[in-house]
Parts: sequence; structure tokens; C-alpha cells
Amino acid sequence: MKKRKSNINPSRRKFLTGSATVAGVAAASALVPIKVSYANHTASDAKGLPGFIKWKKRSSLIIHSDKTMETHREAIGSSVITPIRHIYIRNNMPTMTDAQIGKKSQWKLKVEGVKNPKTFTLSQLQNLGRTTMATVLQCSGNGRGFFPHKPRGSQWKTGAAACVMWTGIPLSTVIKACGGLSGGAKYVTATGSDMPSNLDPKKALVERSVPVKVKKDAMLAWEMNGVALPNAHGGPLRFIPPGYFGINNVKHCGKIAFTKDQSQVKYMKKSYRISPIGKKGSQYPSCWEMPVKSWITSPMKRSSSGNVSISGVAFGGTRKVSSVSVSTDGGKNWKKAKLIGPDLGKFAWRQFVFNAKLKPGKYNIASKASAGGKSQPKLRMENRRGYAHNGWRDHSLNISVS
Ligand SMILES: Nc1nc2c(c(=O)[nH]1)N[C@H]1C(S)=C(S)[C@@H](COP(=O)(O)O)O[C@H]1N2
Ligand SMILES: [Mo]
Repeated sequence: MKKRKSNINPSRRKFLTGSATVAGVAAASALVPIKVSYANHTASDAKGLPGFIKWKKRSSLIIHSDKTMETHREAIGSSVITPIRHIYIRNNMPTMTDAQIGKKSQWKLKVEGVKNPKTFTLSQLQNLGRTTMATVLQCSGNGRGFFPHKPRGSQWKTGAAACVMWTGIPLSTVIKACGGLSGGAKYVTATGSDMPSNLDPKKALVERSVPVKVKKDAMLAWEMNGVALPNAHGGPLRFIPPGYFGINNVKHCGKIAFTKDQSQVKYMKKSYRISPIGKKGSQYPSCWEMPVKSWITSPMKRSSSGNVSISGVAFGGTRKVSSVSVSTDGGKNWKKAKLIGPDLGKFAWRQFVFNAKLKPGKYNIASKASAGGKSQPKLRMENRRGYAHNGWRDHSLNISVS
């Protein structure tokens, strides 16, 4: 098989002519994740998108900067899994290029803190085990745009989140292949390979430690929503600790270590700490498990009177959503919504719908989810960097019914 230039080739014609034969491609696809073309892609669609994500759908994204793009509230869709061309991007370091990554099957993952430390290639991992799991990928700062003290960082509203179907290898299988843990580990520390070599690792290495208990459900993914993990989303290999905030889902993962201590890099020690406004430090809680959250995605602004289907998404982080309530009067009265669509497990989000009978007028519509015995609070938890917002009031919508 020819060396592939990129995971995602927006031009179908190039795809067909660039690979020997269609039959050859079909044979090869039995061994490697299928290469997908985006037939609907047009040049005007891509206008304004930076080169590394030209294949995304421009009209579904709000561009905050050249490294942060958010999904429009209504573009999350209503079929549980978020379309890959709509999914947000958040880069601390630039996305690795094909040239930097090299041959994807030869990508290396180092494993430490196990009885027999080993380095695996991606193709070795792909032959060792396999699992598929849906999780919510959400930036710690999703909802920052609602904080009145205007914290530094992207002013995300609801769109730094997606529900993704990952395929890869369970972390527990990797541990087993290395003879088990060497003992005493309190954390799983995952390291990205995306830091340019001229930078200081203490300041720029994307390395995150999460409690070692995630080994029960965590995985290393090489496929996302049925396609080989695009570079922009951390290809060819990404660490997925389900139910944990985005930053812990380390892209371009080159090392997994079972460690006694948390990483000492800035992104672990200083950033992503939930501290009171005006305070900072590593003594404050890290952005780890996501709290229960929901928001309405439809209707967004207007509706005609009569029967109105109010729908949205709800997730519980590491806990299953037990119920969602909807209010059409700014939170005075709540009624149970119906959970719809397939249940893809506790780490995925659920769609919900509530059929309201609304007369012409103005309404404030809100949703409030519960999971693991906890419900969303009314208000945000004020904090310096605007992390972990799950208050229902700020996420409510004002609609006019005519
Ligand atoms: N190696 C690496 N992993 C990373 C990042 C990064 O810059 N480098 N960004 C993190 C942050 S802050 C978030 S919110 C998610 C974003 O994932 P996405 O760009 O695939 O949506 O990846 C996380 N993992
Ligand atoms: Mo993030």
C-alpha cells in the first residue's frame, strides 16, 4: 500500500487516482481504517478555515482563533454522535503535520510504570485488542463565555463539546500486555508528542495526569466516528479517559506512564485548576471529571405557537443521566423531558425532547439534568478561568413564539 499523505482527503477524485486500484483499496481497507472522502466539501465551505482543518464545515463553526473553533449550538445535530466536520477544535500546541508524524502504522507509544516497560507501534496495538466506546469530549472552558468577569481564554458558549464514537484499544489490555502495573501508581500520565522541540517542556509539553482508577474504562483511540483519527483531533493515537474534561484526552499520544505523582508541567500544575477569582495555584482541584450538564439546541430563537418540541443534549460525565427536566418559564416550573434515541452508554450524551404547548409570547426555556444523584445547579460556580460551567440559567434560551 502506498504511503498515505493525509488521513482525510477532501477530494474524492484524488483519492481514487492516488491509490492504485479500487480493488486494491478495498483489500487494503480490510487491514486499515477506511479512508473517507468528503464529497460535499466545496471551496467556499472551507473559506476562512485554517489549512489543517480545511475539511471541516465552515458554516457549522465559530472561529475564535487559528487554534480554537466552536460548533454552533444548533450544529451539534440530533443523532447523538456529532458529525466529524462539525466538531470543535482546541489546540494548545499546533496540530502535528503528516511529515512530523511519519508513517502512521509506525507511530510509537511508550508505556512506563508497568512490570515490563515497552514501546508499541500503532500496528502492534491494532493487533493486540479492540474496543469501541462513545464519550463526550468537552473543553474545561466550555461555557466560559457566560462568566461576567470575562476570564482570559476562548469565550466558548456551548460548542466546545461533542459526542464521539472512538475505536481503539482498552488501556487495561495494554497494561496486561506489559505484565501489569509495577505498583504504587496513583495516576495515569499521558504525554502528547506535539510540542515543538525548541520549547521548554515545563511550559509547553501537553502532559496530563488523571487518577489511576480511569484504567478501568480508558482507551487509546485510532479511529473517530468511523474514520482514521484526523491529525487535527490527535491522530494517529489519542488517550481517552471517558468522562474527563477535554484536556485529559491527550492528542498525538506518545507515552502512557503509571506514576506516583502528577506531572510537573504547566498544563498540569498551573493551568486547568479551578480556583476562586483572583487566586491560583496547584492546591486547587484539577479539571478532571465533568459535572452533569445539559443544554437545549432547538428551538433556538423563534417558534410558531401550538405544539413545540424542545430538544437538547444531556450528559453526566462519568455517571449515567437519570433524568432531564425542562422549564418554559425561566425555572419556576419544571417538567420531565423524554430521553430519546439510542443509549450509547454512560459516557455518551443523551438526546432529550419535551413537547410543550405554547401560546404566542416570550419564553425563557431551560433544561436541568440529573446524574448519579446530582442535578445541575442554577448558577455557575464562579472561578478564575471560567471552567466547568454547568449552571442551567446561563444555558437557557429566550424564544419568541408567534
Ligand atoms: N497533545 C494535545 N492534546 C490535547 C490538546 C493539545 O493541544 N495537545 N488540547 C486539549 C484540549 S484543551 C481539548 S479541549 C481537547 C480538544 O480536542 P479536539 O481539538 O479534538 O476537539 O484536546 C486536548 N488534548
Ligand atoms: Mo480544553
